[in-house]
Amino acid sequence: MGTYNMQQGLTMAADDTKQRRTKVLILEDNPTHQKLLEWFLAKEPFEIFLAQSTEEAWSYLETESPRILIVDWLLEDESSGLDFVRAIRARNLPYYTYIIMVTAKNSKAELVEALEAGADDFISKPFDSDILLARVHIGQRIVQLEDSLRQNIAEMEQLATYDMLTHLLNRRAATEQITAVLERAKRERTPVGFCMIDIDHFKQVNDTFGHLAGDEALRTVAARLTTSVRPYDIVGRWGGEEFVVMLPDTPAEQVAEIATRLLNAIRNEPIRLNEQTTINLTASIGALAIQTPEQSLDEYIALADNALYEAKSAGRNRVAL
Ligand code: GH3
Ligand code: MG
Ligand code: MG
Ligand code: MG
Ligand code: MG
Repeated sequence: MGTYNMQQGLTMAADDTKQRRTKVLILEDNPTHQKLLEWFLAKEPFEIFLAQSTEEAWSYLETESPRILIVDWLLEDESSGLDFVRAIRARNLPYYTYIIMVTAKNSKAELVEALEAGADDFISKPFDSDILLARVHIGQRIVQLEDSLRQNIAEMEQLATYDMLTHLLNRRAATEQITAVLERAKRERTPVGFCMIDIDHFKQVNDTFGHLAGDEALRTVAARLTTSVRPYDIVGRWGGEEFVVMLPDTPAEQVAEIATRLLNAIRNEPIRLNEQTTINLTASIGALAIQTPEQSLDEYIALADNALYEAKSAGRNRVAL
């Protein structure tokens, strides 16, 4: 059995490895048993929380999100450890809590009862520190699995929401957010603005400078659109060299002003394609100032498309409102 190094415990706490230490909550009403459990676990750098009552344990569960819980079966009354486990499983905590029940009980019926209540593991007292640690390690593997699944989901959500090239909202995510803004504007009867933006003669950029240079131009345009609007406006890549901008709570005069600002953001500064080359781009914008939203998003998109077509037909490099 290793010796608990108080100094090491303290330096670990000051270190940023603290973030990665598994949080273990011990709920045990007997102070001697509690100390013993803590001492067994002190062989490894866990972050340990000690509770003697279920109230104390709940407060740690809510504030610290311990990932592993070691819980005694017999607390203040015959069944409270088990009830506590059932209550945890009934609640929607932000993380899965891996639960090891420790108890002097050792019958088959009791083992089954604990597992069916929601415990992941069951250890009979008296137990060996190596066995306890090995079982806590099972919990750590489950915790790591959960963390890596969460990470994968977060990455998939990122990929499903943002366009890889420009990092703007992709068409699906932009549609979702724009729909939400439109629905709220309908309920609250507030004006909104909507712009469909298409870069002029963009095919020539690719044909002349290559696709990579074209990609770089699209990234720059996207960044300029984003910095030209307010944080709560929605900017998305609709496809190819087309972008959409939704302006919540925006009266008509402001829609015209912002659309012109977007136009200028693209055309007023040359765009750097690579070390050697900069070009000047223009865009055409179909803008809608929607005083009292009533129609569907599809209908507004069709109207914005028509306005965009007008801007193109009238000679490009302009806003049609
Ligand atoms: P117009 O003024 O009528 O809009 O002319 P245009 O050339 O911009 O329009 P067109 O629709 O003919 O061409 C759009 C071009 O945008 C063609 C396509 O290769 C290019 N494009 C679309 N997506 C990307 C992309 O992700 N990267 C690059 N480099 N080019 C793209
Ligand atoms: Mg007890
Ligand atoms: Mg186009
Ligand atoms: Mg175009
Ligand atoms: Mg076109």
